[in-house]
Amino acid sequence: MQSRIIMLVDLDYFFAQCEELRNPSIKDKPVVVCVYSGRTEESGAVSTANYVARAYGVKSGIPIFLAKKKLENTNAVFLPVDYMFYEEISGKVMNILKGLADRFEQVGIDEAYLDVTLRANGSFEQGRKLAENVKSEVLRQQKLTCSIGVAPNKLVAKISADTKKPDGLTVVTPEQVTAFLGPLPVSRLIGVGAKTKERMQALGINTVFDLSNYDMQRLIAIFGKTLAAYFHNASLGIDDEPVQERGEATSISRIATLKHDSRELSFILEKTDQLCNEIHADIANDKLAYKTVGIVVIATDMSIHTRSKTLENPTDSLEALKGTVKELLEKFLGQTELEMRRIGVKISNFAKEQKHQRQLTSFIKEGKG
Ligand code: DCP
Ligand code: CA
Ligand code: CA
Repeated sequence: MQSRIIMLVDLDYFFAQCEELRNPSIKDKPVVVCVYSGRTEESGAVSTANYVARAYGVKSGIPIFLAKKKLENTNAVFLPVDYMFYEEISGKVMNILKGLADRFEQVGIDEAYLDVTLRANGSFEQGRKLAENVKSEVLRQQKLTCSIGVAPNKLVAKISADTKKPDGLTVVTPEQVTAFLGPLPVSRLIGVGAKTKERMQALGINTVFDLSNYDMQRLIAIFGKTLAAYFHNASLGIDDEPVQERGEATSISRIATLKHDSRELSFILEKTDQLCNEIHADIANDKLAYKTVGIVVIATDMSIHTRSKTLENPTDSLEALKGTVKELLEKFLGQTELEMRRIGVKISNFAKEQKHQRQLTSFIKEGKG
């Protein structure tokens, strides 16, 4: 069977690149986009940074004060996140990408899979040309650079896109897949997080090659059938997941582990605010309004607790989301003595905001009257 040709397109240092777009005079300076928690002027975390700042060791997730320390005596620019602006740009880029694919699947604010098998005529050489065209169109129309991986499937496309950044293009043909993946650390495979990586290390599995050679029966005994099969296939670069336009989600959620176990509201809110920001970025892209907000708490004893609240009207407000989460947390803390280890936020009960349709309906109504 002829191989598929799949691209993963990921925009470079996305939020910071958007800021450079808005104000090109900062381009040569270290640019740090920050999520301020609001507790003190400096508290919060780095959302992302441009590559000038990264050269100083600044990256997503580090505390703002640490970034400031690393960039002491430079002309660094620190800016607050502006999701609305990034989403607007994301939407425009996604429209360009959609037009350049047989099938298109957005998987984040700044990345998407494109199946180009048909238009590449099954040729990876042609696939590379199409990827070059994607890069030049995104640059021409939106003045943004991106990095692209081209491969026979989503798994390998994603890893290859990460290989060369920024402004990279990496093509991995079916013949090259195992040689490409083999030397990489297992943690590069999606689904191998810090914990799994440690467990694998203890078994002597360090590289993807090690994993591919590991005895299947022992892998099953350790990770269970499903996970073992996934790991084994992944290590060989096998992945049949189709590129699919996302169906409408019924809920959107995020969960995270707290830095330390806690039942201190302000500390927990720092984390949930961050989760709310991410969730909000997701829905704004799809113009979704939610009616129900939920939290999930995993306590230190590993017990799981959920609370939720349904609002009177659907909303897409970030403030309402954060406010409702706070309310649910306060209530939960008042009801139990438990310390929290992990915390999650979920929105559901969506109403799609159909601006155009609404306008059309009111127009028709007026016409009738
Ligand atoms: N983001 C964030 N916090 C994180 C990771 C990411 O707020 N811990 C946001 C900011 C990023 C955007 O999501 O710009 C996209 O994330 P990526 O992981 O793709 O990172 P970048 O696009 O910033 O950088 P890269 O050039 O490595 O893709
Ligand atoms: Ca990116
Ligand atoms: Ca990304």
